[in-house]
Amino acid sequence: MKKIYITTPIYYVNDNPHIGTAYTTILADVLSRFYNITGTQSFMLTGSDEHGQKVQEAADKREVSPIEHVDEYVLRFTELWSKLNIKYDDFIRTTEKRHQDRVKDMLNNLWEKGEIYQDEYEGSYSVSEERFITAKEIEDGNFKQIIKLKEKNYFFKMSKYQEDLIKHIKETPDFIKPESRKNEVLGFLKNPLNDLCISRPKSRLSWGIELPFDDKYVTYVWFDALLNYITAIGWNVDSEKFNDCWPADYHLVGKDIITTHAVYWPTMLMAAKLPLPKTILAHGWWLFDDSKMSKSTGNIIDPLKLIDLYGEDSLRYYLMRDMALGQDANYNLDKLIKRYNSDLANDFGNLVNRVTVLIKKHYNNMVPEPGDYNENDLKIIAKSKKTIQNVIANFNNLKIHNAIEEVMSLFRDLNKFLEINEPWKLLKQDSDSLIAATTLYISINALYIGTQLLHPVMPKKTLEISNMLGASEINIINEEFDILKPNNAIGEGRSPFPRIEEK
Ligand code: ME8
Repeated sequence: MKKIYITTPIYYVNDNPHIGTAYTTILADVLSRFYNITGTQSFMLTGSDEHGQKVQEAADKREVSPIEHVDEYVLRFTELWSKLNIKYDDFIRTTEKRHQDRVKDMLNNLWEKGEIYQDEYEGSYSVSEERFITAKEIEDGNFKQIIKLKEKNYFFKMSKYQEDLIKHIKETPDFIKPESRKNEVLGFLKNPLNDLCISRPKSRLSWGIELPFDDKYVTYVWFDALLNYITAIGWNVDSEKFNDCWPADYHLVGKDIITTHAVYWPTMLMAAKLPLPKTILAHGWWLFDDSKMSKSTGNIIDPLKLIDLYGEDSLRYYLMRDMALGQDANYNLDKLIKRYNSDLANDFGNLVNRVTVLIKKHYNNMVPEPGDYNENDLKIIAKSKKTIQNVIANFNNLKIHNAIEEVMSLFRDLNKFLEINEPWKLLKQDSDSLIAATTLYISINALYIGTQLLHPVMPKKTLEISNMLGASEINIINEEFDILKPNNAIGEGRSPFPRIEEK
């Protein structure tokens, strides 16, 4: 059965991962988990981009061989993913044989079909970007270390697909998201597309996959890297696995790499006669003091420190809540702490405490039996059901920050509902108060719904809270309200989100 196939970029292992890299990976994990709790199987892929000049330079700097360097650095990524509770289905390294062999298959395939040719090319080459650049790109001034280079190389006939690509982008509204990025790509395609230089002579760079038809060259790192999306799922060797995943539903990328994904990659697939991915989603940047957080600027935030201080779910929550997909966002520790205290400690945590403490104290740890519902009760039940619909709709539209806000709004309403009914007061006067029992029955069930809906964002905390509410697992979401039945035993647990002191 076709699975929802979600990918992240494969990151260069030339340096440590940071908040930006963590963001895309968390986003992929959140989407993948969302599909799982709504009953759809997903396949999430991430990995590491281990060839090319950037990695070679990082290894040279440390005076180790490239393979020693990548073997060591890849662990920094997998360890972080494990600390962030990322549940990927596969992790691909471009130095693995399964990847290298398939890249060679693809090169042979395109070479035999006449999609690749050799030519001598003289032009401007950006050393930092590792590719030939156009006069227009020089004019735009975004590239560093530009040199003149005359070299015999192999070229992929990318220009041949320009018109087909433009047509596809215009006819397929979901192909590039958001709209602003789509317009940027269409703007780029207004200029004639060059063929893509896909080789590097070994005399200049040896760290790469050797061309199967010319051993004096290695493959251009982007041509190698983009293919990870199909080599990892068994292209050319395991057609069942491949067909279960391909075409990809979401290629998640940062806006920095939209051209490689929305121009190079689809034209490569067209030449190989493979279907194109359904959606390339380019998110914005995490900025620090208004400039892009990046390895080269050095203004990076280390996620490990934040995880140690505040826990992985608080970080996942902040990153998902504070970036509207597609726009840039400024990272700020004070904002992270404020967000945690107001949403998690105050609204969510307080609600969990109120409900569980009262049920423990007055109902011997069991969900109380409700009486008849009044108008307010019905209103909050309706809101809970509507929240499920709205959250699913927001996830489907990739508005994760809005999905989270929907759940928080339910929690705030539930806190108000408790404050109006004051079950703590009623129970002091009459331990059999039907209003108190009904209020708590409704509250625990609505709270459980909200907890489940936040599971993709905070997998560990929501499972802990579900256990506190007496559910042993996260169920597949449906619109049923009464999941925690009367006399269901609630579990143990402490305040899930203790307040963090603000400076
Ligand atoms: O480009 N804000 O790898 P890379 C948000 N190997 N996201 C950010 C970010 C920021 N400040 N900084 C990085 C490569 N990212 C290639 C990809 S794919 C076939 C090859 C995230 O290590 C974002 O997803 O430079 C961005 O596109 C990616 O990391 C770049 O990672």
